[in-house]
Formats: sequence, C-alpha cells, structure tokens
Amino acid sequence: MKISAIAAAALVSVSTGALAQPTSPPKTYLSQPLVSEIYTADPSGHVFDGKLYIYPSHDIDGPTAEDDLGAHFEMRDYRVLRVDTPGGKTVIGPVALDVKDVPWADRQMWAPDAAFKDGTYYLYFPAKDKAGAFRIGIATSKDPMGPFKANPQPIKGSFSIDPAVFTDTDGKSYMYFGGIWGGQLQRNTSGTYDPNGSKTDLGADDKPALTAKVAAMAPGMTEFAETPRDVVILDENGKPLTGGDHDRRFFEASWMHKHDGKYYFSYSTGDTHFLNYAVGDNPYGPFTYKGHFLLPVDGWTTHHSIVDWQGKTWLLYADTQLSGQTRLRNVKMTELSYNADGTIKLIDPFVK
Ligand code: FUB
Repeated sequence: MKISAIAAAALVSVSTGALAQPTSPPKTYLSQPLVSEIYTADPSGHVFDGKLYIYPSHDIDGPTAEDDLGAHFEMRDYRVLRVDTPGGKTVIGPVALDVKDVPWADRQMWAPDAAFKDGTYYLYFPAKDKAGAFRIGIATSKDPMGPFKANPQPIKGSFSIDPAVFTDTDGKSYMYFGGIWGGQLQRNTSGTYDPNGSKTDLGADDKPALTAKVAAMAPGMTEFAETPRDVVILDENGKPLTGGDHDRRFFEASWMHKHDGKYYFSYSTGDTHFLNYAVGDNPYGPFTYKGHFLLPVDGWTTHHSIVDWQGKTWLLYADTQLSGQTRLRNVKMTELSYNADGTIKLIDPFVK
C-alpha cells in the first residue's frame, strides 16, 4: 500500500467533517488459528504414529471478572486436536476429560500435557482442588484423543500448574511444572499450600526468583520418583535470575526439548509477555539464559510447546486473534529455527 493510502486509511472522516483520532494500521499475523470452532490455548504438541496431537486448554466464556490470579480462566474440560500433515486440516476431538469426572478436582482445568509409554497415553493436568489449591492430576487412555479416565487422587506431592512431561532419549521421563501469581508457586514455599500467601511472587526483587520445578517420574508415570527440585536459570555471570528481572525470570509455561544433545528449557515471562529459553547439559540443569524466542502476542498470555515433526521444528503458541479477549484464546503454529550456534531465531508473531 502506498503511504498516502495508509494515511487515508488511518484517518477516519466523521459526518461532522472533523477527523477522528488516527488508528493503528491493521496487524498482519504471522500465522492463523488452527481451529475456530472452539477456543483453545496452552498447546502441548506430541507426535504419535506420525501425526501431531495437540493437548490444549479449552477456553470458555464465563462470568468471572479478570484478575491477576487468572480467575477468568474457568475451563472445565479438555479437547484434543490432531493434525495429520503440516498445513492440513485440524481435527477437534470429543471431550477427552471433564472436571466432573475428576474426583478430587473442583475447577479451572488449566494447561495440560500428555505422554505415551507401554501402550498407554497419559494426560497430565492442573486443576484447583476443593480447597482452592492447584494440584496436578493424571488421566489415562488407550487412544491419544481420549477419552481419558482420571486417577482418583492428584499426583502425591504435586502443586502449582502447567505440567510438561519430557521423555529423554534414555527413556527416562521428567515433569517440569509451576507458575507464579495465579499459579501459586509463591504459596507453596513451605511444603504446604498457604491460601493467604502472596498473590504474586516472593516480593524480593534482588533475590533469586521463584522458578519452575522438575522431578523425575517413577517408571509407572503416575508418581514423582523424587522431591521436585528447582529449575535453576543462570544469567551470563552464572548467577540465578532475580525476582525483579521480569523480562527474563520464569513465570509459567514450562517446556523442555532437546536439540543437538543440549537441553532447552523454555517458559513464559507472564507480565512481560515473552517466551524465553535457557540451555543446559542435562534435564535438571542448571540452565543458562539465552534470550527471547517469541515476542509478545495479542492477549496477556501465551504458552507454547516446541516439537520436531516431518523434518521441521514447530512452535505451537496461542493468541487472542479470534476474540480479542484474554480468556478466549486460539492455538497457532509456526516454524522455529536455529542459528548455527544453537541459539533460537527470534520469532515476531506479526509480519511487519
Ligand atoms: O490457561 C490458563 C493459564 O494461563 C495457563 O495454565 C498458563 O500457562 C496461562 O496460559
């Protein structure tokens, strides 16, 4: 478009003859929503039998006002998505798990993940229990699309949100999890949930930030094999990122993937809206901070996964293109690539 045409489009003439405030030029999105029939977010991608299965949150409209603890994310069930070929149609599965069928859970079925072992698919999901504490539950199925049957209790010793289960090349699996603010990590520092704890973080900007947790999974995939440890993220001087470093510190949305023998821990910075990553030599870390790899999207939050499929690496993420509302998100995917030194090329969710 010529500059004169852009200027004309940006100045809206009203009937009085006065000119309204200039408007921003329309945005061009890097990618389009995978589905528009339902709202989806927090996509965890896995390749099973050559097809890409996506385990997202299923966003719904609800009456609760938005707040900093995410009360407006009132999700009640999960639907699994399946893509058979890159760029092909996305199939939306039936309800895979409903909160009413989870004996211990009360509300807020947030970001899930899935894993496969010995003929069984495992769905890992956070939900609030009857006391308002987030726990991480498990449900199983013989079909990657579900339906899944929930275990009667959450994982023993689990707390907070956003489970991501990574299976290493040696077959050992690890769960990464946690989130601050509404994710309640700061209310679980003593080993039990404190309902009156801080609403945000530790309130100590110069101290090491709260961070994600990691625990090896027991061979049966339904229990932690150990007490969860901190996922330590170090800065360029080998010091843990601090609580006040909102552009870099962990907020939520853990993901682990491996590239060229290195372990890439990626996450969301929440209130500064970046997706960041840090690299380590083993699944426990420590991990050295490397940078942002996705700039802020439309909407307050995004949450992602990174998956190799059909010879390429894909970033799954979400924004609010379809609704314009933080609580009603849509899942997208785009290609992710690396520089020769193993750093991830920065992705802008808008085409400039
Ligand atoms: O979808 C609800 C919560 O919002 C997720 O658990 C977070 O990662 C954020 O996306």
